[in-house]
Amino acid sequence: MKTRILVTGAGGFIGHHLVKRLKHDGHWVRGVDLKLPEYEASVADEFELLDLRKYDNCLLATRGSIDQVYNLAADMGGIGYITASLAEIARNNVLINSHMLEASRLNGVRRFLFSSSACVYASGKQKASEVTALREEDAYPADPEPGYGWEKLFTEEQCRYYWHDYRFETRIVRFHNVYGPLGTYEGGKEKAPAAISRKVALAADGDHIEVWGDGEQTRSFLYVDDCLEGLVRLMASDYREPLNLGTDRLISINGLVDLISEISGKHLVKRHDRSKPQGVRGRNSDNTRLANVLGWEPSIPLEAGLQITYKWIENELRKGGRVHLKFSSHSAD
Ligand code: GKE
Repeated sequence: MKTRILVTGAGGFIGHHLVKRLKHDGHWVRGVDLKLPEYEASVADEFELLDLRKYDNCLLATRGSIDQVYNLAADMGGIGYITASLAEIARNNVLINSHMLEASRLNGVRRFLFSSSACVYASGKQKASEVTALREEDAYPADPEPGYGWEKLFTEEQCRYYWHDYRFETRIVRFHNVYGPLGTYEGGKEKAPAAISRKVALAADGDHIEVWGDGEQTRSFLYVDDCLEGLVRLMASDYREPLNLGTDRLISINGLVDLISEISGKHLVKRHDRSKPQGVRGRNSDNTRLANVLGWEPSIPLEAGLQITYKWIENELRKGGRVHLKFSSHSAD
C-alpha cells in the first residue's frame, strides 16, 4: 500500500516542491492550502483549498487514513514581513498549528512533522556577524524573534506535550533560510536571496541596488532540494527533538549580493539602507546533530543553488517584460 501523506502549505514554496518530491517517491499525496501554487500546477493526487486556522477544516484535511502530515502551512515571509505584524502572524500560526496537531491526533495520523524555524533561537546568541553556529539547545533560555519566533517555539513545546500526554509521534525541523526557484520574489514576503536576485535582475549594468542594513549581517542559506531531502529523512527517523536543517556556510549579505551580481554578469553598486529591517546580526546552523541523526548533511553549494534561483527569477521577470525594459540601453545578457 502507498503511504498516504498530507502536505499543508502545498500552495507555498517548500510545500509545492515537497509534493513533487513525494509523488516522485511513489506516495499518495493530498495538498492543502489557502491558495493554489503560484507558478505551476500541483501534482498532488488531491488538492484542497482550506483555511487551516479553522478547526473543522483541519479535521477535513486530515480525514481518510492519512499516515503522515508535513505541516508546512504558515503565515510567514522574510524579515520585513514577519516584523511588520506580530499579533496577526502569531495568531494565525497558533491557530493553524494547534488545530492541525489535534485534528491529526484525532484522525489517527501516525506521524506529524512541524516546520519550525531558526527564528526560535535566543537573540542574545546572534549579536555578532562572526556568530557561533547555533546548536539546538541554544533556543534556551528563550528569547526568540517576537511574534513568529515565539509561536514556533511554543508549538515545538506543544509537540512535546502531544508525545508526553498521547504518545503522538511528532518531528520538529528548524529551517535556516531556504531558497530556490518557485519561491516568492516580490510583494513583501520574499527573503534575501530572492529579493536580491530580483533587484539584480531588474538592474542595468552599473546601476545601484538597495541592500537592507550595512550588509555586514550574516546568514547561512539552504537550497530547496537539500531541504526536501532533510525533511524526508527526518520524517523517516525516530528523532522527536528539534533539529536544525540548514547549511553551516556563513556569508554576509554583501557577500550574497556579490555572488548574485557575479552570476548575472553585472557590475552593481550597493546602496545600503540602514532604516530597513535587519533581524539578527548573525545566524548560522550547527549541523553536528543533523549529521548524527540523519547520517547526511546538505551539500548543494550556494553558488549552484543561487545560479538556478537567479535564472528562474530573471526568466519570470523577462516573461513579464520587465527585465527587457530595464535594459533598453544595455545588453540583456
Ligand atoms: N528580505 C530582504 N530583502 N532582506 C534583505 C534585503 C532585501 O531586499 N536586503 C538585505 N536584506 C537582509 C535583511 O536585512 C536581513 O538582515 C538578511 O538580509 C536576511 O533577511 P531575510 O532573508 O528576509 O530573513 P532572515 O534570515 O533575517 O529571517 C528569516 O529567517 C528564517 C529562518 O532562517 C525569517 O524572515 C523567516 O523567513 C525564517 O524563519
